[in-house]
Amino acid sequence: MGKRVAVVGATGAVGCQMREILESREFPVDSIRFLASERSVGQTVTFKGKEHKVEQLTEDALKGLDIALFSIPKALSKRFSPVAAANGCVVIDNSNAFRMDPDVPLVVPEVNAHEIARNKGIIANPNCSTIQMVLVLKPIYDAAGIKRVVVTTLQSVSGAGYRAICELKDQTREILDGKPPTIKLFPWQIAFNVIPQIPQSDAFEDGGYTTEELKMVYETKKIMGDDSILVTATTTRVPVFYAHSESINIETRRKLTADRARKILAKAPGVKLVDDVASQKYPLPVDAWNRDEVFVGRIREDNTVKRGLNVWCVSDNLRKGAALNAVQIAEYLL
Ligand code: 3JN
Repeated sequence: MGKRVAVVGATGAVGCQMREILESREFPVDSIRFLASERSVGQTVTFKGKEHKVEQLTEDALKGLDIALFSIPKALSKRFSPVAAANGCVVIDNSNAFRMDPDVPLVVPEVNAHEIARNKGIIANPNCSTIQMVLVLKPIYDAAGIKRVVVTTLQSVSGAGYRAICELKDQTREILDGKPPTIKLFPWQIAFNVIPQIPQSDAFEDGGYTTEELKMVYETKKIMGDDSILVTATTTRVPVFYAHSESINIETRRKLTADRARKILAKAPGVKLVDDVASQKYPLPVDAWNRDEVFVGRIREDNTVKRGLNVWCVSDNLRKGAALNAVQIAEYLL
């Protein structure tokens, strides 16, 4: 039996990936609807060779559904997710609206799929930077425990949506043509630059952290089910179109050699080890684009502490970082 499915936010960068992944993974669908804001109504999208009209997201449109994949702004999700859930639908929400709600499971299936069963109609999809990091942390945690994590991200512009992708393209062209770059979405020129502020729209929090950095701290503790794991993050935007990269320093509780970490990560679900420095093989955003795995490499022991590892990790932020993780959660609901 197929499910009655909706993709909400269907015309966005993540919504399009959700549609593509539902189709390519042959998710059993009885009926499917594509909802979006008024702006996108009238557009058509193709699913399994058939054209579908994009419908307006309203409370009425959320009736008669089994599963809804939401990728809409937090304020809209806060309003519409409980409506869908009250109608008997399970919402998998990609926004930050419910992630830290103790009644809402925050799930990366390879790490804490067991949490899915306790949902009350809403399951939260974590932040993209958190998802790829916990896929690497979990097998290391199981083998040696984790005391502290220091992470720096290098995030692609697609994490900020279609308009950000266009801004990087346009600015690159303008600068190469000798013109001043047009700045719209990001606070500074993003072409040929690195901006240590994500998201670009939020004010800095107390202590000088960005909300993206704090998401990585609190979401990691919740997904790993261990509040004692210390996490500190610096998140940056780089002029890359697709796939986020992360430099992760992990202080373990017990000694884990780089060799052993490599063996463990080579077998970890959802992870692909690319770590052969002799032949200059390590994860790269251009190789991770449009792929499902979280790529890890450059694994080495931290030579400043007794029990520490440095890891480089790259993943397609729109796929495992968002749409694929949501579809994998939906597959568990089957
Ligand atoms: O910029 C990125 O690379 C990731 C962006 C995440 C993001 C941006 C705006 C709002 C989120 C998120 O998923 O955490 C949200 C949000 O839902 O709060």
